[in-house]
Amino acid sequence: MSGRYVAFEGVEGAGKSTVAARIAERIEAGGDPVAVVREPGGTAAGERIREVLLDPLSDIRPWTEALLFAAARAQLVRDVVRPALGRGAWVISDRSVYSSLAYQGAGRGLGVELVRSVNDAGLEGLWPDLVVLLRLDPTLGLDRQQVPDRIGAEGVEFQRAVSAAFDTLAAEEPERFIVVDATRPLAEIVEDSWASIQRRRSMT
Ligand code: T5A
Repeated sequence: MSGRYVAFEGVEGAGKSTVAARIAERIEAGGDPVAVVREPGGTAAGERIREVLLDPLSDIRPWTEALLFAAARAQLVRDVVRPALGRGAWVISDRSVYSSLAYQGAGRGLGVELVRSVNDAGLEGLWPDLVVLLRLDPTLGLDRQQVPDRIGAEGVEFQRAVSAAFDTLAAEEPERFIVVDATRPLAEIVEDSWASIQRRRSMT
């Protein structure tokens, strides 16, 4: 493990994009190269898949959804994540395979273990080294959303199931997860996340 593949996770509006960008700035300021990616997306094919997945007009079934997320991810890992890590860069990822476990595995009820194994094929074993879970009550996150996408528009019960699944995953993999209280001011969250990432890396 390089300790340089770091994903930011959480419910809608938890602050993942904002915090991930701030952490990437810190890494760059320290002189290290960094690739910032988002899921779904980050490649030409992945961005086209993202449009299908998030368009409120897309009428797709749960397994279609799960496989499209996995397909976009396989492309991203092969074309961007693995090469970046190979040249010594950090990879800061706005969401990751853990979103699929929480949203499709638990939220859609497909089963966390089945979704895990489907994704593992495309990841070729390359899972994030660290996952920063920005923890926030889903109703607060939904209030922050400007225009909900197809999945963000699912009801609050769906979002609660997703949130509970993230908590379970974090409890099951304490060596990989860093849980951060995301109800606080942004500066505190960034400070806490960065300090925790550094602490974890120094332990490996
Ligand atoms: N999905 C994704 C799956 O179902 N399975 C998968 O495998 C994957 C990868 C992706 C959608 O697809 C689903 C999950 C999603 O529904 P997305 O673009 O990642 O779409 O969607 P969201 O998570 O909904 O992204 P958001 O942009 O809504 O949330 P973020 O990134 O968590 O939040 P951010 O940083 O954009 O902040 C939202 C707002 O809150 C403010 C920000 O300024 C912004 O206005 N904010 C704060 N305000 C106060 N205090 C703070 N601490 C704040 N932090 C941020």
